[in-house]
Amino acid sequence: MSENSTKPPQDPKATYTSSNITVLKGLDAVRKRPAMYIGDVSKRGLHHLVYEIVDNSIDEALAGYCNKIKVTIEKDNIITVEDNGRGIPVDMHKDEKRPALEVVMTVLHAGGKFDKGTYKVSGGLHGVGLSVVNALSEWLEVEVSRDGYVHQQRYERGHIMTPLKKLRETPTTGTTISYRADFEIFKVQEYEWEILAERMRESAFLNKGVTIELVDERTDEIQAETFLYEGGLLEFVKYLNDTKQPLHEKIVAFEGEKEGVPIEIALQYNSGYQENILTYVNSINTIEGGSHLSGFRTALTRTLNTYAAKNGLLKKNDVTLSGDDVREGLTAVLSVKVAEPQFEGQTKTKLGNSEIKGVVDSFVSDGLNEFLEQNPTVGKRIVEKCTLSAQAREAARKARELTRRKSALESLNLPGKLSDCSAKDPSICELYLVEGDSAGGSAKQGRDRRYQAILPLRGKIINTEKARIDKVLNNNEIRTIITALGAGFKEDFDLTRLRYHKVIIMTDADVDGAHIRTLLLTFFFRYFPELIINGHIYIGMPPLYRVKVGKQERYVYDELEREAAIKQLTNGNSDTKVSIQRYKGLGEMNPEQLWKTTMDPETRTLMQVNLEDAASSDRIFTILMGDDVEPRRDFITSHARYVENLDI
Ligand code: 0RA
Repeated sequence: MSENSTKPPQDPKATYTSSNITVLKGLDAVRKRPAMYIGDVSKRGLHHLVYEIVDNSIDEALAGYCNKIKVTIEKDNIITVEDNGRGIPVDMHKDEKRPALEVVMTVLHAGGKFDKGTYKVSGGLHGVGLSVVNALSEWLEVEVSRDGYVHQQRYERGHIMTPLKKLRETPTTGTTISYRADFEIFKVQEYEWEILAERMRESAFLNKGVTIELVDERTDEIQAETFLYEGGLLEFVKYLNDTKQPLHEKIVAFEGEKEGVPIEIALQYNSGYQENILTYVNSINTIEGGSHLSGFRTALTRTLNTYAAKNGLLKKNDVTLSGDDVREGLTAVLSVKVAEPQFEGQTKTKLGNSEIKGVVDSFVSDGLNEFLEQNPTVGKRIVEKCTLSAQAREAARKARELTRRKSALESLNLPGKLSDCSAKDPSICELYLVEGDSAGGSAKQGRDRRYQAILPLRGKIINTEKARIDKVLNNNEIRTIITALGAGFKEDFDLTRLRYHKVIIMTDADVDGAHIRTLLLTFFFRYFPELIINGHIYIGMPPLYRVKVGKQERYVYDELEREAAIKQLTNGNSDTKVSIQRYKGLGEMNPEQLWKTTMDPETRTLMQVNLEDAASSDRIFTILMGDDVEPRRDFITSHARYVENLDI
């Protein structure tokens, strides 16, 4: 990286005007601090480059000029994105006095200047611009078919290598961008089919009628999948619910425009207890919600209550359905387009525009009312389900009041099993959730007690996927965790009271350990999404092997690393004596080893759990933890994809 910033590859013919120099400075800033632009330089950031280009093609589709996008993962980790839009303009840019294409590719945030008035993707990490992809690519080639010709230009690390060329005549239009990410910047080279496929599927759901093809040419057997959903969000909800049992066949779906805001919504109840509402603003998954979600929730609660009362569907007239009641077992997708979205929150995925709340509220009210009037059988089913939920909630509340003077969750006493740390500043405190008593003991001895707390988990953790909230709260291990966290629960939740800013799940590297980890992640995902969104949940990574040669030792995480370590430590000499220890569980490590490998911030590997892909997270948890055995068996991509590498 540094090599290039001091000695950029230059086109000998290029003349550098002062405006060129500012441009290069801009892109060099991206190369110096890539994380500022794409979040990180790990797997996530690498995949963001692909999204960035595809999102530009999607914008072209939104504008009504493109209906086909093809993404190819080629050998040597080259990505090609092709669309049949109008093509990026190639004529002279008035202010910059050079081709518009060149400006789009080399000036930060230049893309948006051209087409005002569309709902540009501009939140979170998206919409940073093609120039950012260009800056972070070892090379990038763009071909634009437009105005009768194929035009072409090549860049290396953001620098122009060839002037814009006319290649040949063509009657078509479109843009093709090929690039190879700069692996001096990215730590990870491999694109993951599943990650890209999930994202392309989501984009196709959100943009009905647009065909998105994904092709993987890296292996001899080429893999390809085409995503095209004429039904849009309706098909999205169907997909989300296909691992569950729908309560009604017909999906509630409507779309339109209210006060200039395009809104689309689809929903369907299932027989489960979880709510799964996905919301989007300009195709950005707003995982932190915001005003559009508030509007939707308010409308749903009010509309169902009014409908139920009006049609005499409530047993007693004084019963009201709460928000929780009407969202139990609800799968919904809401998509709005906002001209000037204000994104807030930790991950900039919370819609701030307050005017949107009322707009969505009244739109959803009208649409839902109409649907219920026209589909009374479905209406009745839904209200029945909500009423059952209300009754269960009420019964549970009464039972709690009777049996407990003060619920354990509110108690001021920390759980007895917790070995707390001495520091009180949550920002430096860590809570280790450790599988089993013996590992808990080692962790307790090995830890740095100033800032590391240990909570051994011995009992069974309830499967929160299959239980209603009252049952979940009756589970001892869950109660202990909630109390230790100190941030309350549900409506009493207060992030500022969280006692540890790192909550680290530490389980054995075996099947049981993976199961416990998934149970815990399911619990956090369903009941404490704020902790995940704010980056407080981590997975500790105990090594699988210790390789020792003489006095030198290495801890490694898989067989490949083991072999590499042996080679390195023996200098390839097969006569050297190597001792290999395989750890079946955390309990086999002594306190010092546990500290060195899994707990010492200097040497440990932690994975930070993120909620980037809420749609697939819900599916994954349903598949892993739900009733159906079949999909679980099919779910062989067992690597936790909702997990991202952090401080290696
Ligand atoms: C700026 C202006 C116009 C189109 C585009 C950019 C554009 C960008 C990308 C990126 C990938 N595919 C794309 N397709 C189009 C509008 C040009 C016009 O007014 O004709």
